[in-house]
Amino acid sequence: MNRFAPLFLAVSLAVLSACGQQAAKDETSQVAPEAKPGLALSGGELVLPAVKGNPAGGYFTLVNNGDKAVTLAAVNVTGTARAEMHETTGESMTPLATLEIKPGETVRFERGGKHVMAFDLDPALTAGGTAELTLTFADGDKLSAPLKLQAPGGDMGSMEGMDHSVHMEHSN
Ligand SMILES: [Cu+2]
Repeated sequence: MNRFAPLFLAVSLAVLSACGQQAAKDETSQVAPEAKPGLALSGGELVLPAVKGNPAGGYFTLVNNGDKAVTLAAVNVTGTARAEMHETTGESMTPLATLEIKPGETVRFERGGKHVMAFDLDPALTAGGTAELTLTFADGDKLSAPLKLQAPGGDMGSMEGMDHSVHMEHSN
């Protein structure tokens, strides 16, 4: 058992440093805003969790004004370690791996429906500030837009908090 301990430690350190590099790289790659032709994103907001350590909910409206369908493949939010697309149906939440948006289609990310969930928030994210959302499409194109940071609050805020804790259990 003892002779495996150094190997285990080395592997753990390698994983830790890989995560650190990843986070640093994400930050620099999101400095320049990018825009995918034909797509318009508006009303971006990120609702901070009522309970520290819980994920935040990202909401916005995305319109495809182009003449081709696009496929949303990944989301990133500055100041968070990881973001996912989810869809709430009834009482459960399903991760969305991809989302197709047809020409002329408007997709709303909103409370109780499709939403972005962002995990491991930087404490520097506070209400009144701004985070940057970057959407990555299946063809590699990106679209960046600001998310207004909102304080949790109201009935919707606490409902969202409940949804998030359910998700955290099944994701771990
Ligand atoms: Cu969710």
